[in-house]
Amino acid sequence: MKTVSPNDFRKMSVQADAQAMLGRARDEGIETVWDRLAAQEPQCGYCAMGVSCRNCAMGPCRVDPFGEGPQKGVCGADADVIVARNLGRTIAAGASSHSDHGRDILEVFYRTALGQTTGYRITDEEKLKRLAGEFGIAVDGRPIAEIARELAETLMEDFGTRRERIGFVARAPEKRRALWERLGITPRGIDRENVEMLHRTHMGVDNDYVNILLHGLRTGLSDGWGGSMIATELSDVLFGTPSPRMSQVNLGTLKADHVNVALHGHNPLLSDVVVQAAQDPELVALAKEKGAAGINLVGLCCTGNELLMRRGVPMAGNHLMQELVIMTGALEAMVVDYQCIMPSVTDVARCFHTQVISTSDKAKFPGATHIPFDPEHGLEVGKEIVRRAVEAYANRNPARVRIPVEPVPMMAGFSVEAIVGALGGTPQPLIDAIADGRIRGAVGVVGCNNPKIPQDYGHITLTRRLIEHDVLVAVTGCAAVANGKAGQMVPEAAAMAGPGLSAVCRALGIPPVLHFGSCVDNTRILVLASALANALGVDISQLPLAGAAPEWYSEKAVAIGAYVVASGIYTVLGVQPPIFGSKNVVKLLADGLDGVVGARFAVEPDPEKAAVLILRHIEAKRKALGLPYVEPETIQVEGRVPVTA
Ligand code: SF4
Ligand code: MSK
Repeated sequence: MKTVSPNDFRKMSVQADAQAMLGRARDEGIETVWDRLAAQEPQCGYCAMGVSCRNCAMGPCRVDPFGEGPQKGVCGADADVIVARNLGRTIAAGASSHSDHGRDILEVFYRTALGQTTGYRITDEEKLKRLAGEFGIAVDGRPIAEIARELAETLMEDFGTRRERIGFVARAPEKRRALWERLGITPRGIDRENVEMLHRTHMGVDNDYVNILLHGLRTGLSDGWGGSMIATELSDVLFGTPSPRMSQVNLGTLKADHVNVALHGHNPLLSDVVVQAAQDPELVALAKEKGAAGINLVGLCCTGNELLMRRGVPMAGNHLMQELVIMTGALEAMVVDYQCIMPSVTDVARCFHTQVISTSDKAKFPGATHIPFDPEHGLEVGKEIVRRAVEAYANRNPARVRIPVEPVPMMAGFSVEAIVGALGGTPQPLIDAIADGRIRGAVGVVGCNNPKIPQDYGHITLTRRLIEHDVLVAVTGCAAVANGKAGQMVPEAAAMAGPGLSAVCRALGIPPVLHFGSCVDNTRILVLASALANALGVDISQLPLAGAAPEWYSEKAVAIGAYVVASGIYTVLGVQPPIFGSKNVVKLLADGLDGVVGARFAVEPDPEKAAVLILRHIEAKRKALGLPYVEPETIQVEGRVPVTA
């Protein structure tokens, strides 16, 4: 076996729990994502630069980015077209994933309105009425179920092909909507834009890279202001709009004397009923009969975020922890829905007593037990899953249990409604703090882990530098979990922030890093940005805002990047996207887009340098708005506390 030293573990993750489990993987010869990345190296340079194509059977083709080999594929496509087509398809895959998640929520919402589900109800009636009002649906004197049914039918139309624009586009500031109209990128139907992208990128359709990329923005917008936004809003209506609550994070959330169940994936539909089922007195009694003290649920990835922000369910970890959590030997079941679930989890589970239980007919895993989700019998399915986990407790080997750390507290649950509520019912205090410079601006730090970057290093470092410089940070997805583990998401973390942000946080009793939720909940950032822009009578692109995805890996992250930039927010990526085989595409995305949508992408793998880019951008926006500013070019970042990797 290859010798791996503890120093290597520090290059894999900055977190103590991950490092401990990597030690166990080494000692016991269990393969992880890091091993498989090493086995793939060197990865294909053509693919990394985006200049390989297998869109038809005349290929596969590749274009030599250094000008020595072929410059065109068999059909005549050059590097610009091939890179743009590949990027367009990536955006479509990501947007489709989020939007299909949104559709699943919508269908259960509809069936709940019809009284055809068990374990679901309309939890936030006020939000339902507000949403109905946005779509012109009458609410006065009508039964809740009838309002919900009509809203569901209206939103279903947003997935189709007959609309001029999807409904939530109306939330964007007027200037932004007018710009999208001028550019011809107003999203019409969610399915439509994705299907059209697949059509355009078929051989011999759209052969203009600019035209393809513009449709890429439109496809992204159909996700951000469509599928994802529907997922977020209807999840709030069904399961409750999040409000701030304390919980815990890291592998220390597992309990050695409990039946431990990890809920992994993205969609809260099934996991929410599992939470109900785990409280069932009969199942709790069964767990005690088996010798456990109780049933302990923990989250992983974005299903975990959904449960954390609404139910306070502790979070075991983010993307790169999914194999390592099984290696604690303390996990009876990993319940998975879909997205970001490595096929390898069943291999690792075979080394322990852990049962992997798949629940979506769209996402089956050889080696897992499949218990299909069925909203009509939601609670029964949830109980069956918990029962299996409890039964598995008897198979645990106590000698192999190793929970390496104590849990860290974190605060979650900052919906836009909760933030505005905390501010006294209006965003004005936040606007005032930004205007007078106590808060310089706000940044969304979002996205995944990627084994090409020491786990969580990018998220923690960038976030830390931003708050140190009085920038409020909103986090979602795996970035949120990373910051939670680092202790940056408790009210006491105000001490880590600069003086202005720190004072605001202390006054409100909130952390300087706010948990906005799961990946689909990036839409909450769009809603808040729109509210700020509307209050100031400006466009989103004029605000001192930015986005960052320091450790992204997923196609969904590319779709998010597309809609965030198309919405006018400058975005810095920490992992290089496969576009560098086309100078023209790079120039357009990293520069030209500014003149088109008022925002652009940057790529900066070093989070310290990414912080400088973002702080300069924020000060430039402040200057343009006539707010007190620091001359952008003078900004250097002196980190107060080193973040090791
Ligand atoms: Fe090659 Fe063109 Fe076919 Fe792509 S579409 S595989 S570049 S012939
Ligand atoms: S789970 S998409 S690894 S954030 Fe949303 Fe994490 Fe990225 Fe999946």
